[in-house]
Amino acid sequence: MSLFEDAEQGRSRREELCSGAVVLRRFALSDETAILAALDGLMAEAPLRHMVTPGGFRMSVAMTNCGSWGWVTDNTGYRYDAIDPQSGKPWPGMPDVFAKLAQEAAADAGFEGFVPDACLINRYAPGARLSLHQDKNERDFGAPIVSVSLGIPAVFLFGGSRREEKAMRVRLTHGDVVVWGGPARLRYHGVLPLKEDYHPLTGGHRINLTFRKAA
Ligand code: MD3
Ligand code: FE
Repeated sequence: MSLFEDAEQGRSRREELCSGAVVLRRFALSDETAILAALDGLMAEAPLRHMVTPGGFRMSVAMTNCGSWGWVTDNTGYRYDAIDPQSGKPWPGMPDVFAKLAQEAAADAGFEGFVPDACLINRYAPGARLSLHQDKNERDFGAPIVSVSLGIPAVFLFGGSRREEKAMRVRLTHGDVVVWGGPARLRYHGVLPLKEDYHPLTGGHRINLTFRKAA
């Protein structure tokens, strides 16, 4: 029997980072093909774009959304919007495979009945990063956020409730799902600049989906 039996069998494995934050290693692997096919369709409707922060900086991460609400930033600030400002149309609907995966992961981590109404899609090319921030544009911090990592690996920074607190580093790889709720929900977090790598399904990119209850 191997020490890496779970990995070899493609089974999920749970790691608790702290109270409220659970990594479900490889949880999304069995849905990888369906997820990537759905992404192709919705990115044709709502293309990835580099948004601008209220401070005037172009984000290195390319983003789009699906679901009833989409997270956007521009020179006026951050917000959830039902309309894609680039197309003037509602965001693409949330694919069933997305909603089901997010709900099952949340339930696995102890958050029964999570129904996301927003999914932010982040695409990282080598060098792209996300500086330390809190997610606080959502109305109800009682709902968790579920994140799904696909493609090449990233080093995720998981800080405290104050920006100055030392951040823990967590490597997230293809298929990993993380549920952030309860006391972890408002902690600072970010992503270190992505290193060049290759994944057969995403090429030189990392894609991260974050499922939220925005309204
Ligand atoms: C911890 N995305 O889109 S996902 C974001 O990998 C974002 O693209 C990162 O941070 C990414 O806002 C990290 C993990 C994550 C998402 C939300 C959190 C961790 C979180 C909310 C609270 C605490
Ligand atoms: Fe975030």
